[in-house]
Parts: sequence; structure tokens; C-alpha cells
Amino acid sequence: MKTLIIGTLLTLGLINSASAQTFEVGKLTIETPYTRSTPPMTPVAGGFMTITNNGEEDDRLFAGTAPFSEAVEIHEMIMGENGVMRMQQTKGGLVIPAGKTVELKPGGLHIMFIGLSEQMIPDETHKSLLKFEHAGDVEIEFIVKDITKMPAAKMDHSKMNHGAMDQKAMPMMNDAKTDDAADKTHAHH
Ligand SMILES: [Cu+2]
Repeated sequence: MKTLIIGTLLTLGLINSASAQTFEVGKLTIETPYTRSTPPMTPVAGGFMTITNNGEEDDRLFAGTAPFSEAVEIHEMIMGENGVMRMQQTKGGLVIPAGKTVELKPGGLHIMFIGLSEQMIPDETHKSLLKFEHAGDVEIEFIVKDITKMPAAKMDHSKMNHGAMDQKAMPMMNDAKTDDAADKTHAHH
């Protein structure tokens, strides 16, 4: 009977954390961890979530482990010399400042699962252990979102707008010169 009650409570706890997608450890709240679906044999996948530090001292995420991935790293996006964004591993983990929320999202900071042993199938969940300097270890669950149903990243059109402004300025100068030349021609007569 005792075993049955404990078993029931554990089951309820798991159901609650999975549906709410919120995980607590120490002063940290980790919300909506997700990864994106992958085609078969894809070697890597990104992991995304928000981490809020409700405490009064900074904490630090030191990546973690996952049974479906050889390595779990923390990556940041940086501008390469050729003007193309690329990702690199953060040095010394990722600081979660006291009282702040850090967002890991596509195109920005993210967890990188490297060496996937499984395909990421939409709506499946995958457990992973995250390691924090102060809060310690926490097991969270990543939901796999269907990448084909997610909005695509917006393109940057700022360069096009600048080009249009430059072209507008030029005809005004040309008009002024043309008028000046026309006046001189008339004066000659
Ligand atoms: Cu990455």
C-alpha cells in the first residue's frame, strides 16, 4: 500500500512537470525546454529554454549530459570575419545573473547536442541533465517541436532600404547642375 501511494505520487509529479514544462532547482526556474525535429542521421540538434535566476547571487550553467547525445555544449552566436554568423562554445559556461532571465533561442544562445544517437521525432520528449555551479544538477525534459511547423527566421532588409535612400538623393543634385547649365546657355543668346 505504501509503495502504491509513493508510486502514484511520483507518477503525478512527472505528469505535472511534463505538462507545465517548468523545472525548479535551487533558485532557478527553467521553462519550456525544447529541441527541434531532425531528419534521420542528423548529427546535431539545438536545445532551447528560458532560465530565470530568482536568487541574489549569479549562477552558471556548465552544460550537462544526455543519454541520446555524446556531448552537450553551450553555444553562442558570433559574427565571423566574413560577415556570416557562426556558433562557438561559450568560455566558462553561461552566467545566469541574479534576478535575471536568460533566453536560449534559435539564432542566439543555445544548448548543442552533438553526436545524436536518436532521431528527434516531433512530440517526443528527451531527458537531459543540466549542471549549474550553485544550484547543482537538474534533470529536465526537452519536447521535440516539429521544425516544419515553426515560423522561419525573418530576413534582414536593412541594406536594401539604405540603397533606396542613396538613389533618391542623387537626382536632386543632377537637376541643380542641369538648371545651371541651361541658364548659361540662355545668357549667351
Ligand atoms: Cu551550436
